[in-house]
Amino acid sequence: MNGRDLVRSVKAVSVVGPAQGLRAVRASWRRRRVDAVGLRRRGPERARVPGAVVGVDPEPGGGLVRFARSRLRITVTVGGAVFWGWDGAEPGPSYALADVCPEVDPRAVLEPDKDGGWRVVAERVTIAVSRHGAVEVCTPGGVMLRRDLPPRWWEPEGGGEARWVQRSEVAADARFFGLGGRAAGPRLRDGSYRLWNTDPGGSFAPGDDPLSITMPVQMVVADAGTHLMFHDNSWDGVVSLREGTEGAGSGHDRGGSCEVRMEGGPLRCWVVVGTPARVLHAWAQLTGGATVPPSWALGHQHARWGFGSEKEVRRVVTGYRERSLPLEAVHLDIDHYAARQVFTVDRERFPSLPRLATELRGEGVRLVSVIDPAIKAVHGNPAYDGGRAIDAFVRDTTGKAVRGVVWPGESVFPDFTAEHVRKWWGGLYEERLAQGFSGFWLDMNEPASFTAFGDTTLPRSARHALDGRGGDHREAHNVYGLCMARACYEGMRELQPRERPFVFSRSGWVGMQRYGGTWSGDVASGWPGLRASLSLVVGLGLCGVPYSGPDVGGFDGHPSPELYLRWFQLGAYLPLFRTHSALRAGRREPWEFGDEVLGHARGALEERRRLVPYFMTLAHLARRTGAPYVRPLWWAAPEDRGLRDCEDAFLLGDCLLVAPVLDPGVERRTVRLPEGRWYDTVTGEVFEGPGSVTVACPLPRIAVLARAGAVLPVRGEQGGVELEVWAPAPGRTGGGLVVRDAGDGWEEPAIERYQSCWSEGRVVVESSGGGEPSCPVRVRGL
Ligand code: NBV
Repeated sequence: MNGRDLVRSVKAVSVVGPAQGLRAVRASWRRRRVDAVGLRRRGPERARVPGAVVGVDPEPGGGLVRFARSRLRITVTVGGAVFWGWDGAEPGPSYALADVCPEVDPRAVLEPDKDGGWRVVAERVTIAVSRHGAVEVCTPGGVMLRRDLPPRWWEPEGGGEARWVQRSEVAADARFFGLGGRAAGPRLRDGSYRLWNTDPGGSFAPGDDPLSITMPVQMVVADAGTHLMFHDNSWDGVVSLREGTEGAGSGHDRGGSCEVRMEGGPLRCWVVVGTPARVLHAWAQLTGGATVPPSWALGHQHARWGFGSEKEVRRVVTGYRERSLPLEAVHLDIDHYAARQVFTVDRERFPSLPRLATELRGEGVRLVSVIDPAIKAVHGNPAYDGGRAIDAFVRDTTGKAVRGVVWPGESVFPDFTAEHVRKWWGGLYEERLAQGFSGFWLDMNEPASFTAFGDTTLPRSARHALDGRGGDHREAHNVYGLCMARACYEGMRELQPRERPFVFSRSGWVGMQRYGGTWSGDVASGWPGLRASLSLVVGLGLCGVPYSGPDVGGFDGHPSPELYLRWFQLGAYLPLFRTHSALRAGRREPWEFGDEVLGHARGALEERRRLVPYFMTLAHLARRTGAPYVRPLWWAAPEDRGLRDCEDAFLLGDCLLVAPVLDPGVERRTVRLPEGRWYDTVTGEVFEGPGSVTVACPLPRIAVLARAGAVLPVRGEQGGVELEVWAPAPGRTGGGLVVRDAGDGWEEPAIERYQSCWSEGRVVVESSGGGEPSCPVRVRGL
């Protein structure tokens, strides 16, 4: 047991209690034994590199380059994404891709390059392969964005999975983002980032890594261009990043570097080059559009681990109502389960959930249920008996169901990588719907299993179906949460075909946006936790998962009123706006922090409600274009190095720039502005970008700036949609998109386009087809 394990086991015992703690110790030994039997020892290994080119086979969209000891297939697809795979790796099967056979772009051809190398020239990118297997990604103008050195494999002599490493070089000015949800971002500084979804246990702060969603997806932004690199491999691995340094014109630049080291699985990747917007568009085409939440899930939601009774739920909802605070949903945690068993209800403390749900629904409040994957291994538990009957649970190499310890005690784990298991699990939601729940919050699906030492998850040798291919947990681990989210999403689509499922999942992997969103997990209540919350949302958005948000106030502990308020104010501008806290943590209701905080929290809540039509528009645009709601400031100007380094502000769609307060005692702060004119949305003060400006952020509000010319939909006082228009700078024009949504359902709304301009001393707004907008218009910034 190492130091980290020891800290974790002490933490685990303090969180789960002594009885569970003891079980966890036993489970750790059991886990170790299972792997001792089930995992082959690696033994001596042989290293291999591709060697020299021996020939090529052109194919539509690229071709095959044959080396002495490997072969490389390069294929350009119509969306602009380029695939390459070594050693015979193909795009499919893949858990990441929406469609494993994206259409090939026949215009791209393999042709000889200098020095005996080969290249594939596509519309937006050129891929050059050297004689020894280095792969360069260049812009159409020939500027290199990335150079992958020839990869290296280590193959066990007795056969088995080859480990591999891929080193790459990038420009000295390049910055790395992404890799899933990272607390210490969004700019990923020098360090090693593990690719293994992990429940941090207790709570986490910026120093904790990895967390519940890791992804081998790098977004790399440099002067010469932006590219996204995805290594389609779900195995355990480590990405080591080193930013370059510039010699201030002395010619002594040191380029940046990246090393991806994987414990097994294919060496295959996808690269997309272009502006950030184009890159994410192609990424969404490749990995699937994000679900559009029902409109209620874009409003404020309140959760707590430990409401403990229907009475308490009513008390909280009444508290919101009596103070006229907007509330759209209440989330019930594991304390509403009977003995913490999923798909059950504690009838003593929640005697009539359906009645409660109907009552709350009458007040416009939905109920959301937490769902844990672990099932108590006891006969008589319907989920256990039902799962056994269809052979649903993960087994070890001897054929025994793998047992772990989670909230209900000794538990087994559905194998969501099997289609029949997903189908069965999806059907279990019938019980949840009968209880009156409208949405689902998937927890503990890294999957987490309490251990006193070693990994807090299933044995690495545990067997999984992997949708017919068969494999072990080393490959299935990172896609477990993704497949669980899929089971829930597909189940809901069957059970309630007319409604858009609302699913958000703690763990997941590339492509999880096809099934829902996520949240930050157990972020620690402190100023560093507040900063980490923003990092996670921005980083995940750049990996294609646009809907997420933190536990406002932090998961554990008691935030100070100031911290709570600043968190609340940030949360109001993030896609998932949810207050939540742990069992023994302090309350998170806005009125628990004094009248002053309540007044300012009300302001944030009302502003969020006013912005729901804008959030809805952003949700639709995210699905269609891949652009996340929350974007880093460099989104529209990636060549601006100052913006690339700015981590404490973000763009909310095209129209707003949000500069939250992330430190105590701050009432004014600097913001690095992208080009153009910006208005303080409260005072109307005008700022000109690019450059740094000082903005006011007194306790009642954080700074939110609107782009001159912006047209955005907001909720008018009577509840209908209004257009808010910010006066364009003199002589300039502006505009915006609006997607009006029925609130739920599958009808495809049209995208309305509006333009704003000055005409005869007035700001005029027209819809793109010409003519006046069909809803009220309010011009601001005059
Ligand atoms: O279900 C209890 C909690 C939940 O409140 C939280 O949001 C999850 O991230 N859950 C983790 C399990 C316990 C964590 C200590």
